[in-house]
Parts: sequence; structure tokens; C-alpha cells
Amino acid sequence: MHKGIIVIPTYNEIENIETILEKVFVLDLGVDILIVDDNSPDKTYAKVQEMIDTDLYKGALHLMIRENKEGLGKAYVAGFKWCLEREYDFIIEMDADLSHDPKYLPSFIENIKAYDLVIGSRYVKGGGVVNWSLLRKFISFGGSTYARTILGISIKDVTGGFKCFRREVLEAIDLDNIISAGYAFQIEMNYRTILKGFKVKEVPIIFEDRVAGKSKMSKKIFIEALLNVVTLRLNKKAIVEGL
Ligand SMILES: Nc1nc2c(ncn2[C@@H]2O[C@H](COP(=O)(O)OP(=O)(O)OP(=O)(O)O)[C@@H](O)[C@H]2O)c(=O)[nH]1
Ligand SMILES: [Mg+2]
Repeated sequence: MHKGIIVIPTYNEIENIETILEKVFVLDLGVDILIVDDNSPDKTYAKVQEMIDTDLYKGALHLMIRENKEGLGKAYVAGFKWCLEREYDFIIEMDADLSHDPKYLPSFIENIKAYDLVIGSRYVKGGGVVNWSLLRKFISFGGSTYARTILGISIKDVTGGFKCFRREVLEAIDLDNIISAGYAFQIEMNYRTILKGFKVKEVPIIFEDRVAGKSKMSKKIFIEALLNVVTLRLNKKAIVEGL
């Protein structure tokens, strides 16, 4: 396994962006980072551009600015396409809000040698969440259970967004046919990966609630997730056949 890249979608993450980038680069893992910013009103993208211009990261930091806020799913699809046009062997998804501790990255990079998709999981032994309200825990765990049951898959943390794909997986999935814009995107990517027959591994992570900045989780995103799980199940045959 050779070169990897971390894709980080951002929307109003000015308070977190510098810290997360520094935390990753200090690990010296040899991976690049692509920030996909949806024209954040707080100008997160300008901060990233500033960091690129210092040349501290010697060409390892990249920035894509999109015109409108279209949800995390669309931002990832655009970012994935950018990566596939270049020679990256594995592509990591990570949030900017410091909920995903970069210290887990070496374990992802190790496991992706033997698996096609590595998922940072809150619901396997050794994993968990810190500082979440009971309601938030219930929504997340309930959401995972709901999706697992309807889709008939065994992944424990179906909604997590800290994960690593081999390039072949993203090449095999028809990115233009992804229906989920928000939260459901993670579920949909897992489902499509499994239906294509790829090997998945969950590694434990402790997920910490964001300290700075605002959550983009909304009722609309939540309802989309509930509905899309059913839609995906109904479309199982078409997904398998690549229609
Ligand atoms: N480019 C882009 N990034 C987004 C969009 N929505 C969310 N993000 C980013 O995606 C990551 C995850 O979003 P969060 O708001 O943390 O969502 P969450 O993790 O489900 O919820 P909390 O952690 O509770 O806030 C963060 O880095 C966000 O900045 C979007 O529409 N466009
Ligand atoms: Mg978050």
C-alpha cells in the first residue's frame, strides 16, 4: 500500500481547521490532505489557503472550494473524484471538528493493507463516545441498529464518518448514483461497499463530541437517513448489478 490522502469536508470550521491539520501533519504519516470547503461564510477556506501558502506542508495540503453548501455527501463525492484522478491508493474520511482523533490513523493505514474498507467504530470492543448526551447516544445507536436490521449488514457502527477506503472500492462504486446528501451518506457508502463484495474491518475508536463550532446535524438530515435506508434496500438488486 503506497500513497494515501485524507479528505476533510468543512463548513464553518474556522475554529478547528488549524488544530486538526497540525495534529495530522505532526504524525508525519506521509499522507496528503484534501479540504473540501462549501464556501464557508466564516472563510475556513481562506485559512487553509493561508496554510498552503506558507509551504510548511510542502505540497501535501490541497483545497477544493465548492460554490454552495450541498451537504457532506456531495462534498465527499467531489473530493473522491479529485483523489481518483490522482495516484492515491487509499482515501480516508475524517471530520474537521476534532471528534476523530488523528492518533487512530496509523491503525487505519495498517489495516487497509488487508481490508478494502476500514471503519473507525464506536460500537466494537474498545470503542465508545465521550461527552455525548443520552439523546445523542440513543439517536446514533438506534440509527445504526435500524440501518443494520433493514439492510441486513453486520457492521456495528454504520453511521461513523472516520474510515478508510481502498481506491478500488471508490472506483467500483458509481459515485454519480449516490442518493444521500447528509448523514445517510455513510450508511450508503457502507452498503454499496458490501454489496460489491469488498472486505470490511471495524477498528475501535473513542469519538469525542465537538468542542468548538456548530453541529450541522438537523432534523432534515435525520429524516433523509431514515428514508434512504429503505430506498437503498429496495434498490439492492440495481446496486449489485450496477444499474
Ligand atoms: N463541505 C461540507 N462539509 C460539511 C457539510 N456539512 C458538514 N460538513 C463537515 O462534515 C464534518 C461533519 O459534520 P458535523 O457537523 O461535525 O456533523 P456530525 O459529526 O454528524 O455532528 P456533530 O459532531 O455533533 O456536530 C465536519 O467537518 C463539517 O464541517 C457540508 O454541507 N459541506
Ligand atoms: Mg462532528
